[in-house]
Amino acid sequence: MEEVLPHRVAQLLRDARRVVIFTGAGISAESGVPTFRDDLTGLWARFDAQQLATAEAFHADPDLVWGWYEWRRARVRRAEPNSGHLAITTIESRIPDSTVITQNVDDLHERAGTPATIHLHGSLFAPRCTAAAAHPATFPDQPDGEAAEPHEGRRISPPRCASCRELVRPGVVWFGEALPEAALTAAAEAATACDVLLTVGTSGVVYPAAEIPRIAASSGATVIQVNPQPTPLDRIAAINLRGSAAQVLPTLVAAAWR
Ligand code: BV8
Repeated sequence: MEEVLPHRVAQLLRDARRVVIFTGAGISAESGVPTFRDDLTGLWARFDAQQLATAEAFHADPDLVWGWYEWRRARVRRAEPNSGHLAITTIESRIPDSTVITQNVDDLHERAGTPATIHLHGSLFAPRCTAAAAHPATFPDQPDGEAAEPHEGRRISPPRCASCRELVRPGVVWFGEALPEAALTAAAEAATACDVLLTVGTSGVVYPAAEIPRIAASSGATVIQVNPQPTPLDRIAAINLRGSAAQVLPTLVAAAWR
């Protein structure tokens, strides 16, 4: 790492005019938020995330799926942004034309200081009515707060929509569902226009999000991957930095702007 990082990558970042930072679950791993690869635990141990993150699973057992998302929301609320999230805000301060695009449904980028994060797969904090996305929905107050949340999770009945009494659902994009058009368009435009794209902590297998680094590469940008493991993005990345987000990103920023 040392021999590659200080010179070429730091120079690339210093000279960049437009940067995209594309993140996945790996950037939140060191904040204690499990990745999608990690086996599910507790009540959900017998499922895989891709099964549960579907409209079918929600309609088949709304209490199980709503309970899963409330368990994940409680975990994220207990988590703090890590030095990887924070290093990204430094890049943004140094390169004004920076765009942060995430597949994550947590709010750690925002809490680190990146309010304009583009969420391709929605958010744990934007519940909505299953019948009409336009109907506002809120989380019911938890009488005895999060502390009551059993570690292994529990079934929780989703609230009902105040306008039409239909079920409220998590404001995330489930497998088989379309991504929010505005977010996808903004992400594709930023990827087309950037000169450097940093892809951090993603396995790059979920589409159409995984197209974003490929759009950047085919538009002439230099793609730099930060991931402790090899991924299908190795092939399109000009530079693969094998390490964790919370280690590599601060080192990269320090090397670029001493
Ligand atoms: C759709 C929200 C159609 C919910 C999520 C083309 C080819 C093949 C399949 C498809 C295709 N096009 C569409 C599909 C189907 C499907 C898909 O891609 N399937 C895959 C699995 C093959 N796509 C869809 O269903 C999409 N919708 O196509 O709709 C349509 C179109 C128009 C109109 C109607 C319908 C919707 C996909 C979005 C699903 N929702 N999340 C929720 O969170 O509950 S996806 C979810 O999984 C995440 O958001 C994320 O995108 C993905 C997980 O990936 P990663 O974030 O990369 O995380 P992962 O755990 O996999 O990997 C972590 C990585 O981090 C690893 O590489 C690891 O090494 C690394 N790491 C670990 N620790 C660290 C680290 N890195 C750095 N530092 C560390 N410390």
